[in-house]
Amino acid sequence: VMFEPMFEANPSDISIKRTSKITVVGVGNVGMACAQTILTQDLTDELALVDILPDKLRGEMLDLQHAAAFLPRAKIVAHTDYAITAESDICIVTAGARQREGESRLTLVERNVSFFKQIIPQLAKYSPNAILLIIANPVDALTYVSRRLSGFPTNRVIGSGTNLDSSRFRWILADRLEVNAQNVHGYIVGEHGDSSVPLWSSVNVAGVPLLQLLQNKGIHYGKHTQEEIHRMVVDGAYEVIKLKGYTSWAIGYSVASLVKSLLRDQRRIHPVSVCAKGFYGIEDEVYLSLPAELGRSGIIGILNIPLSNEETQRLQQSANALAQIQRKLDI
Ligand code: 6V0
Repeated sequence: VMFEPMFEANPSDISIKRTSKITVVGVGNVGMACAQTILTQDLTDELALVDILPDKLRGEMLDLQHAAAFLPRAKIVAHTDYAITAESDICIVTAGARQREGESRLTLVERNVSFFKQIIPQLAKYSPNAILLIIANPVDALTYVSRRLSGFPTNRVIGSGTNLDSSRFRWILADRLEVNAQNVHGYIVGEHGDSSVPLWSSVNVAGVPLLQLLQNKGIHYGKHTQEEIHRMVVDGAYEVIKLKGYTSWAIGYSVASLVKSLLRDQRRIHPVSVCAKGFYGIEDEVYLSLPAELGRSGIIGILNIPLSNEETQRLQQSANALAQIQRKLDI
């Protein structure tokens, strides 16, 4: 022992504090961006990494461990065997094929469902009480798949959904208005992808309705401008993939933000992929993003934001598109 104990203590007398543990499956660009954001933000005591590539896995683990002197203390483990994930509080799944340039998220689905059949039952076996946080695309369909394969209750299966799209939306508006994006409140809901729905009717800047704020300034945001901004949000990922090959930093921060709300019971509202049955006239057990309150038990509730008729219609169309994909899945 390097240090002499200062007093006699029987370790069995000390009530052991439960520590937090997060698993990240898939140590590609996205998985490692999540891992490093979680570590720098001091969100967990233990981080377990899993992948099918043993060398890459060990290399990434060592590279993070070598930063120990500059980071909050955390135990970092990595293995191809899911036994190392045991008793995780949150399991983040980024494993799978990623979009190729110009490829839609939906064409990825078949490839990634087959990966999920190997991954999800293992996670559920070793961490039966964990919250599953799905990132791999198409994230809505894969969140549904994860719920089916895990048998977990709906409050503990969450997809990162439009949390990132909403950040892109808030950033574009904040940039134009020259204010902090954290003061711009607005949600993109529905599919994480082409049929997503921007909720213009409820966008506000620190409580002031955006469209009214602009009108007061003599600026008119007509339908055309609204559509153009939504298109920039939808095309945002494609543009980054075209330029650098993949997206990583924004999704990493988006996931860390979700993890913080969940593990630290922050009760913040995030647009994430949830079972939407029963909301806004959606009758299918379809997964898509709605603003959800997140805390230690997972999804605590869905915020019932009033939608305009057009927004409701578009959300229902997005739900129908996703339900059709879900029905075709072989699970
Ligand atoms: P990547 O860099 O190719 O990494 C994928 C990793 O998964 C690789 O290390 C693989 O070895 C590993 N892997 C593959 N199959 C398995 C398996 N069966 N078990 C364990 N590990 C496996 O891809 P990248 O990290 O760029 O993207 C990962 C996924 O995230 C893709 O599906 C993206 O489309 C998706 N994204 C989702 C976003 C969202 O907002 N939800 C945002 C960005 C990317």
